Amino acid sequence: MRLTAVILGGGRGTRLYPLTKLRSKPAVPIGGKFRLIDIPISNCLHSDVRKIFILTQFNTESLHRHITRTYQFDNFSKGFVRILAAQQTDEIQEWYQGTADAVRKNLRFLHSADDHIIILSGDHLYRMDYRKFFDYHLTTGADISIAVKPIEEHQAKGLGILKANSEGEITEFIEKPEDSEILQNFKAEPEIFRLFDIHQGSRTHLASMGIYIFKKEILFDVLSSNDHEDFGRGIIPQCINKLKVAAYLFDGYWEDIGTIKAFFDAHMELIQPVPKFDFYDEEHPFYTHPRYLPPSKVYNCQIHRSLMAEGCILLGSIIENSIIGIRSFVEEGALIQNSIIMGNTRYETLETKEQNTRQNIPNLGIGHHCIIRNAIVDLDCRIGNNVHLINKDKKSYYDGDFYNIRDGIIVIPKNTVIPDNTIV
Ligand code: ADQ
Ligand code: ADP
Repeated sequence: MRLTAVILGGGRGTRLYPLTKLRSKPAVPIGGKFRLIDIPISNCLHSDVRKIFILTQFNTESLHRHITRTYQFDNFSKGFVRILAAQQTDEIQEWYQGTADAVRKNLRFLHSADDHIIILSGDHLYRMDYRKFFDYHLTTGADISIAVKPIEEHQAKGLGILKANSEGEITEFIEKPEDSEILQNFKAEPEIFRLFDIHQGSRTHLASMGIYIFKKEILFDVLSSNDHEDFGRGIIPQCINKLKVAAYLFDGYWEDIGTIKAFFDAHMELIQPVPKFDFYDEEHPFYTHPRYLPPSKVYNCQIHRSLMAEGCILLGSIIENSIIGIRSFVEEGALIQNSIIMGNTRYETLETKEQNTRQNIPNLGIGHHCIIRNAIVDLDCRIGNNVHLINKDKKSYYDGDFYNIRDGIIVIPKNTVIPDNTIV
């Protein structure tokens, strides 16, 4: 028995905006050198899932380039990673309305899928062996199995919450309950923790991770027989008590990083001395596009609690609690704290830099004597000299010409040019 994967690559992409301003969500850079889509695809490859569809609203150049350069299978493995973009299907003009709608509109491509289909989100950070989940799904004979995370009550906001009986069958499901009174009726039974040999601790509730395994024929039946647009809002609640829907408890690190705040916090977690999630597990590496970059070059810098990707050039700066992405270039006297600098997709030659000076354009990277705090600087930005990105007015939310603020975090979109002496 095998599994085919369908990765939900993003809806309207408003929550991660402006990182999704110029690219589709799966192509958003993460961890200094990866892209979001590398997480579920690497999990698939380690779990022997080799038929992978990515559903996205639009197949941006950077997504296409990343997938075709990174994931190549030989002729004998029958593996593939295929992007199905809404704008590319000529029969259906409108964009996908929701998660279930996105899968429904691509059912004709899924006829060749295996007998079971795993539906994954494109914006989660976690390491999971889907084989164990699949084995459980086969053993219980469930029609649908949902990966479930034990949580504390205060974490329930924004998640699908469910109840399961002592056999692990899901008996109730509510998508993103607003009312804390409702949550009181959704307290988890201790038996379910025993069933999975998991220590309950202070966790009182069970949350859907938005990861589902469907029997293929059930998925086709369910999607063809109604017009619910979302799995969490429509399809799953409707199937409970009609079909056999099983909970599979997962107790490892798992974060939904679909908002700027969650994306930022997950990066800050990566630089902890012993992070809850790291990229260092040699048994389970995360794959990404091999770029064959040179080692990073560091001159007279003070770098503390930070991750630095390859190919960077850092000159006389202080960098703390930060992620410095591939090909980053940081000039002398910069102070970077609690920030994500995504880096660059190319280097500039000395000649281009001279041209930049003549035209009064800052070079790619971070200029002299900049101060950057609590910020995300996307790829290929040109930050001039003496620029301060410090949120001086302590705004929580803002949309400006060349920057956005979300939950107090300044985000500089890809390719932005910030003139010398700008203070934000
Ligand atoms: P959410 O994450 O809020 O909740 P949703 O916004 O529907 O659910 O997105 C799920 C995934 O699908 C995301 O990766 C998103 O980018 C992608 N997606 C959304 N719309 C899409 C579209 N039209 N086309 C392609 N991809 C699309 C869900 C469940 C909850 C569960 C959480 C866990 O509904 O029950 O608790 O996931 O994070
Ligand atoms: P990945 O997509 O895997 O992250 P990079 O973004 O690091 O790859 O880019 C790899 C190479 O592609 C670089 O050498 C860069 O010059 C080139 N490149 C980047 N962006 C573009 C683009 N928009 N058009 C053409 N080439 C590009």
